[in-house]
Amino acid sequence: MINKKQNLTAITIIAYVMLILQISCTAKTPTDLSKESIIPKPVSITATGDNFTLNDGTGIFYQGESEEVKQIGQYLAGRLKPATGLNIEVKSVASEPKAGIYLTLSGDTKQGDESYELVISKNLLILSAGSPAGLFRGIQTIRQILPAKIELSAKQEGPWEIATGTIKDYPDYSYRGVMLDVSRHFFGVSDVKRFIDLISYYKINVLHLHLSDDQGWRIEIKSWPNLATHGGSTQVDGGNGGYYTQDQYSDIVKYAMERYITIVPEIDMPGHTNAALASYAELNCNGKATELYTGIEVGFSTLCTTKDVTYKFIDDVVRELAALTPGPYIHIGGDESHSTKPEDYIPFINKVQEIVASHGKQIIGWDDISAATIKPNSFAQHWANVKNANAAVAQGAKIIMSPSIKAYLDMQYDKSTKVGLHWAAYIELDSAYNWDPATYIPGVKKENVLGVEAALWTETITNMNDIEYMVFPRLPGIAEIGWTASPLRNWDEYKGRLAKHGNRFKAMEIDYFESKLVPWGGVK
Ligand code: TNX
Repeated sequence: MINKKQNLTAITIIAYVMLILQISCTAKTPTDLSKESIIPKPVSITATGDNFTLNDGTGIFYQGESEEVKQIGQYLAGRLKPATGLNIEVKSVASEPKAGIYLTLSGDTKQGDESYELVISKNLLILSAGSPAGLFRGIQTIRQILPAKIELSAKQEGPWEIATGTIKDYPDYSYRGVMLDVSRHFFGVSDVKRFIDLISYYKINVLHLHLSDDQGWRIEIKSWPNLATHGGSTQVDGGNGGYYTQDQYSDIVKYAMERYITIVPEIDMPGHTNAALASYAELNCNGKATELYTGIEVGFSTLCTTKDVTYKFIDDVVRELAALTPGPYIHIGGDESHSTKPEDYIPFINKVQEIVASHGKQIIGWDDISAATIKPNSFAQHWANVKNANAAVAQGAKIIMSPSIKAYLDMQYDKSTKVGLHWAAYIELDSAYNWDPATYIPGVKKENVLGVEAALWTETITNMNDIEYMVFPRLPGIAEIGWTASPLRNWDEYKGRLAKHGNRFKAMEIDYFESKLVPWGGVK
């Protein structure tokens, strides 16, 4: 029997517990910066247990008069506006303000241009770097330590709290790229811009555009206009295709540059060239234009490596492309030239390397190019053949790591994946994450590696939703491999951080693959 007194005690206890619960739900939760799920994982985080709050009194201040830093401040204000509804002012100041967000170039670049430091106290959030690129990377961290709903496009209720403490951060590799194949299926400027926005959130700094292949030529070349108008007129499965005008390409380059992303344009040659061979008869050894091609088998096409006009063509294309491309690299493909005789392939690559150099650029080629005499300032992109990578290193060239069994984002996750291929492997998230560019190929050491690049080939990928599904969430893992030094990387810990990005993906309307390996549920 429970008497009245016991009943009262029980009620008091319940009321008390409810009150505590209520307080803990509404009052400021003591936050711990070191528990935030930042991807890629920063070099170091120290928490001080308090909160900085973004509200209608918050300003973004930048030190000095730099137009570039001002634009970075405006970019941040633009990212914060939709969900908070705040019109945050961006103002120049001579020295550190008492409160608000403060961007300053007072940091150093000892750890590279992209290093940054965040010092967050109750009233002031200081982001310092030695160069604007570092400020931009630091802003991605700020976005990730705000609540996930900051990424929603409609106004939300606050509070907009950030845990206090210090983050010091810089990348392990200077090249962290993604390749998008716009040849097999064409993707317009707005899709590419969304892609750039999504990859920049994970501190990717290179977008490699695969601009030509058997199935389509995607960039206007004024001296050879049929390349785009005819060679770009279709795509895999015979759809309409398309191409970027030079103005559109420049617009993409600028958009990427504003996000500190370098565009690497690729013109694949001497194989993978049917779109060009169909556009200009003289590029064929028999002088006859080929038919446009909409299948997915490759290895049948080759430029005529023994004709002078071929090198005039390449010189014109590279000249126009180099003039539109501020980045240091032109990618010349060079893969799977199964219809080019080895005795023709090697002098061809050597000549093209000189042409590219004459226009002030360095070459990147798929690792097949190591059969030629490559310069030490050329780069071989490893995709399949370990011997090729070693041969490139033996010539003093560095490697960009894109092993197809780890970093090919067109590979299916598992047998149930509806799009994609699986010729290299099925790549689940743990496999995409668990490898180290510095030890991946015996004989290729860390100092031989420029960085990493994930590649999305698009034979089976026809729209933005499919792109997002194949890229997310494998890309954040590859981005972490490029940014975060290997002793700090651990799949079991990473998958917990990734789980918390599920809400961010949703807020950004990213169509991602909900891998069963990740504990998405049970996460706020
Ligand atoms: C191999 S990787 C290719 C591409 C295909 C891809 C499909 C490489 C250098 N060549 O042409 O699109 O496989 O996964």
